[in-house]
Amino acid sequence: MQTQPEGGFTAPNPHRPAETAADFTITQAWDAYTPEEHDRWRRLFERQAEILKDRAAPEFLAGLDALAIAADGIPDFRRLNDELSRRTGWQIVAVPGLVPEAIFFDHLAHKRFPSTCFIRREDQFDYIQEPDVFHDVFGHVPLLSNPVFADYMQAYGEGGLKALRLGTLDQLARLYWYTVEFGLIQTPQGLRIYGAGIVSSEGESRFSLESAEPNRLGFDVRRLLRTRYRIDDFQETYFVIDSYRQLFDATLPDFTPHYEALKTLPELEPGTVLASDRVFTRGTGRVKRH
Ligand code: HBI
Ligand code: FE
Repeated sequence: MQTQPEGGFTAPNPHRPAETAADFTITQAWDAYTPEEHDRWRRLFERQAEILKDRAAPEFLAGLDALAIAADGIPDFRRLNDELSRRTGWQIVAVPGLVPEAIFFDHLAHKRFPSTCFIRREDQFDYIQEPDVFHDVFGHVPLLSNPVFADYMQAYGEGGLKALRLGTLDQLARLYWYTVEFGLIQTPQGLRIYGAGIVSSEGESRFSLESAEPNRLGFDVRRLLRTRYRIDDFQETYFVIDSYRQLFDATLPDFTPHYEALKTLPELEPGTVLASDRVFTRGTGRVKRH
């Protein structure tokens, strides 16, 4: 029986079957995509490729190229996996939507990226709250071809399993949010985007780099673990890394000392700037709603 998820579709969707395996994986059913769905991918791709050519991190753009993620249509995961496994040993596994945290982290810890395979509806073209195949594949998969970033994702998955045991997931999830989803990186050409939540959004691709409203602050892992985030609007603060190596090095050690320290430190609101922050830009603080 087909349940009716928040997405609101009524017809059975072969890319969101009700039945899944214990690890929530499904098959992509690539042959079942309609011409309209491939065309929607193509239009999303072309719009973002144009915006991102001088805004995205060079490693992201290189990953799109290397994996031949293109305007042709929704990629076949079997083909992507051949390329990806040769480069970094990662695999994409298809899932129907958000999966439980323990499942999600276990996949990452084993170099499997859980990707949705349904594509947003036409009336969700500009914005969809839950991940779809455009967000997951266009947004997340290119950097999984980068060996250092790929190792960071694996280390994050292992950290996630540990945080579940320690009861510190609320804090660790902030690291994913402010790096994997909404991260900026410093390059010789200026700030560039690497976060999947930004690169898959037209509005936030411009806003994150060009708006005077948000703060752009240097990455500091303990600071970041304290910082709440908003899921309903563009970010009030973006954190800027110097390199993927910096991310990996910060994530490899055991976080127990961070979690201990956090017990006596107050949480920070998304827009807070501390005297100790490395400030790239201080925002005007008026964040517009999309
Ligand atoms: N499931 N498919 C999917 N994609 C995610 O990004 C995801 C998830 N389950 C849990 C989860 N993310 C979060 O717990 C992490 O972002 C921390
Ligand atoms: Fe995501």
